[in-house]
Amino acid sequence: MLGLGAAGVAAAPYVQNGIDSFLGAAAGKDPTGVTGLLPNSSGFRYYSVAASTPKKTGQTYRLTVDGLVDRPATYTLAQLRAMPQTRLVRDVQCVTGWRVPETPFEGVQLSHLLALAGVRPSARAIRFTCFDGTYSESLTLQQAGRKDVLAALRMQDKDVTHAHGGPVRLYVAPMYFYKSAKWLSGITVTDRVQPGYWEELGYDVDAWVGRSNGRSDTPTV
Ligand SMILES: Nc1nc2c(c(=O)[nH]1)N[C@H]1C(S)=C(S)[C@@H](COP(=O)(O)O)O[C@H]1N2
Ligand SMILES: [Mo]
Repeated sequence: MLGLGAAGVAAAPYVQNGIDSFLGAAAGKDPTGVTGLLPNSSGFRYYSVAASTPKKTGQTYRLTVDGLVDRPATYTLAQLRAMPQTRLVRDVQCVTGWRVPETPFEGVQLSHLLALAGVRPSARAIRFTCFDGTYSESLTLQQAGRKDVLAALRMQDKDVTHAHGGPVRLYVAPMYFYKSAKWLSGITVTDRVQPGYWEELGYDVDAWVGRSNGRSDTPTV
């Protein structure tokens, strides 16, 4: 049961110390640098602000959609897999500077889940919560309606691994990767933006990656 991935995660706190001293200024200037390096994960770093996160499977995973909606819902992984899937290939960009070019993500458009739920007229924003019990994120309703914002079930053409926030993570393609909340468990429609975990600590709520990074604010799907 403990495969290479689990060993990599277990080793992450030790690797983190190495990275912090290794990267020095880079790690220091960015608080999201609480990280470890996953061996053989093609440039990705493993990020979690929680000390540990329970593993969820196809049997135990649930995604809840609630708040200012007419039809609150709770979905299993099988139900999410049965919905229309969108595949996007974009560059992943972390604010700390590392990036992973042309990474495929695939999943259900957030706008599809919102349409099923029936968003009420008073709605303005979305709050995302995670089953690590700590992390949160936010989007305006307008941002959440973009076609390049997904509840992602697949990353790098594999099911999203536990280390990368599986079985389901948020994927906000046009924004810095901290918007892409791992271990997604809750989508709550709200009447105003409630800043997420890093945003409480000073990060931009609107985290668009600039055009210089090869992205445009215009959705391409
Ligand atoms: N639940 C949760 N989601 C999170 C984070 C986190 O610490 N916890 N870190 C964010 C940051 S800063 C980045 S860069 C990416 C890292 O994703 P990865 O671990 O799959 O590389 O996850 C984002 N989503
Ligand atoms: Mo990040």
